[in-house]
Amino acid sequence: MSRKNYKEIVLVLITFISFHFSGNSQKTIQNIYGRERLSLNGSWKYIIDPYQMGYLDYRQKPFDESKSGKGGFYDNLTSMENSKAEYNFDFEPTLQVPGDWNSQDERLLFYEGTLWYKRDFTVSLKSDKKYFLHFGAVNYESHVYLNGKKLGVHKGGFTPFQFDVSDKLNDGNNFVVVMVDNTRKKDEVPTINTDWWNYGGITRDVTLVTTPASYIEDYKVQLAKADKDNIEGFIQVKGNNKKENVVLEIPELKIKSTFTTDENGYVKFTFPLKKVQYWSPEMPKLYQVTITSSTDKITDKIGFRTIKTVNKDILLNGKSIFLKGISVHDENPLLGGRLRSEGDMRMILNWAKDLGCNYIRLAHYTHNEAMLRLADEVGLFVWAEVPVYWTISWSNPETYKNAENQLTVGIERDKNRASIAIWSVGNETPISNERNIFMGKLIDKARSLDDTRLIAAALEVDREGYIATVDDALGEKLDLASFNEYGGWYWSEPKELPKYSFDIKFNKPVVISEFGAEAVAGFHGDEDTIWSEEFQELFYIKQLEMLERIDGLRGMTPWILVDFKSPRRQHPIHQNFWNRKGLISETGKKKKAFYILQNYYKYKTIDKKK
Ligand code: GCB
Repeated sequence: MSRKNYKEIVLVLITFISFHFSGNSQKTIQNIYGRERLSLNGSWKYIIDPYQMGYLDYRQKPFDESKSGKGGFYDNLTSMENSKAEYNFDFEPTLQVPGDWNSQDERLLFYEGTLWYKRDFTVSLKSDKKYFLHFGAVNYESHVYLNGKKLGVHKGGFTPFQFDVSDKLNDGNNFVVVMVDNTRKKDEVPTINTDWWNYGGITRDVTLVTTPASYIEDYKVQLAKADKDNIEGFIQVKGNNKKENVVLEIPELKIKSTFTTDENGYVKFTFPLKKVQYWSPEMPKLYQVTITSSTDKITDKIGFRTIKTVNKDILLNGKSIFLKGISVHDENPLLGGRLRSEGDMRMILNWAKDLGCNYIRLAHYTHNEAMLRLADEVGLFVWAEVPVYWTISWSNPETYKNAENQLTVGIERDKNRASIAIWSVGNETPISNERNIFMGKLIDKARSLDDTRLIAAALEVDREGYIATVDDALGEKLDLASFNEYGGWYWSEPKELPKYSFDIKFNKPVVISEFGAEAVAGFHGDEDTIWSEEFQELFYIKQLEMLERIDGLRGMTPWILVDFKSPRRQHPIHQNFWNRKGLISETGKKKKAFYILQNYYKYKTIDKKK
C-alpha cells in the first residue's frame, strides 16, 4: 500500500470514528431543568435545503468529511465575507424553537427533507465550569455544528441528546448550526409508515447547561421493586475520578444520608423510608430531594409509589386499581403541530383530567420530559412508549440498536418520575420469528434497566366468528395483557359488539391499549350514520358494555383524546388529513362520546378489595 493510500485510510477511519462514536452525542445529564442554564429557545434562522447543497459537494461527498472540513452551510458565511457564497442565513426568515417546521411555514406543511437552523448566542465563559449543549428532541437526524466545527450526529426524533462543548465555546459570540433531516427511511425507528404527522425540526428545548468541572451526572431515587419501605437508587458523579462523599436529603421526611462513591464517582444505596405520603393520582405528593457532592448540588421533586401485578390485579401501593385512561399524541391540535409550551401540555392534561382519567398513554414515542414532570404534578399515571410501530426492520441489527437506544435514553431520562407506571416496547407489531426475537430482547432490556415498573406492548387480536383471541407469545414475557382492538370500526358494527367475547390466554391484568371510531365534531345523524357524533357515541356505549364482560379488565386507553393530523387520513370531507377518532375535535370541541366515557369513568370502581 502506498503511503498516500495509507494516509487516506487513516483519515477516513478517524473521520468515521469521530463522527460515529466519540463525536456523537453522549449520555445526557439528569434533570437539566434543575441546573444553571441558558435557554437557546426562540427565533432561529433557517434555510430549506432539499438538495442538501449545504452538506454535500457536487460529487455528493459531505463537506465536513473533506480535508478542510469547510464548504457547508455550517460555515455560516455572510456575503460580506465571501461574495460567492450561495446562501446567507442573515436574510432568511426564522422558525420558533421549540416547534416543528410544518406548522410554521406553509411551504413546509408536507416537507420531508433537509433544513438548516442557525442561532447566535453569547456566553461569558468560566474556566472552572463545564458546558453541555442539550437538545430535548430533533426529528429525525441532526448534524450539529458549533462555530463551524462539527459536534456530531444524532438519530431518533423523540429522545434527548447532548454534546460536551466545554473546550469548543468562545468567550463571547458563538453560533450553532443544525442540519435536520426528517426523511422517512425503512430501517429507522419509526419506519416509513406511521399514522401520525412526520413533524420535522427542533421540536423541543435547546439548552446550554453549565455545571462545575465535577458534576452530578445522574441519579435514581425511587422505591425498590414492590417495596414500600425502602428507597433504592444510585448517584453518579463525573469529573473527579476519586472517592467522595455525597449527601442525599429529603427535608420533609427528615432524611439526610451520606454515601461515599467509588473512584468512578458511583454509589448505589438503599435506605428505609418512614411515614411517607405515597404518590397516587388522587394525591400526587412530590418531595423535594437534594443531592450534594463536594462541588455540585441538584434538587428534584420526586414521588414514591409501588406498582406491581398479582394475577389479574394491578396494585398501586398495595391496593388494586383501575387505570382510567386515554391515548394522547404529542400534538396541539389548535396549532396543528407539536406541543411547544407548558401551556400546550397543560391543556392536554386538563382535558384528560376533565374526562375523569387517572392514566394516559403517551403514544407512540418518547414524549417531552416536561410532560412527564407535569403528569407527576397533576396525578396521571403514564404508559410511555418507543416508536417500534407496525412493521419495522426486525432483522437489521442497526434497527435493533436504534430501538434499544431510544428505549434506554427514555428510561434513563424519566426513571425518577412516579407517574410512569408502564414502559411499552411497541405497538401492533406483526408476529414472526424475527419480530419475536427483536421484541423479546427489547423486553429483557427494559426490565434490566428498570424492574420497578411494568413492561407492556400493544398487541393485536385474532378473530374467528364472535371470538377475539389474544395469544401472541410475547404476552408471556409482558406484565399486562394489553392489546388494541377495533371492533365496531375496522371490523363489525357497534350494534354487533354485544355478541363478541374475548379469549385472553394470559392470567394477567387486561389493559386495552386502543379502541376507537371516527366522528366529525358537529356532524350529526342517527346512530347508524358513519362519521356522525351519534355513531361514535353508540360505539362507545357498546364497546364499554362489551369490555366490561372481560374477566380481569384493569384499564383502558381508548384511541384517542383529540383528533390528530395524519397523512394517511385523506377523505376530503370527513378527514382532510385528520384522524377523527378523537373525543375532542381539532378546535377543542368535545364530541358526544366524550361524555359517555366521562360517565363510565365517574362510576368505575374495582369491586374486589385487595
Ligand atoms: C392503531 C394504531 C394507531 C392508529 C389507529 C387508527 O391501531 O396503533 O396509531 O392511529 O390504529 O386510528 O387506526
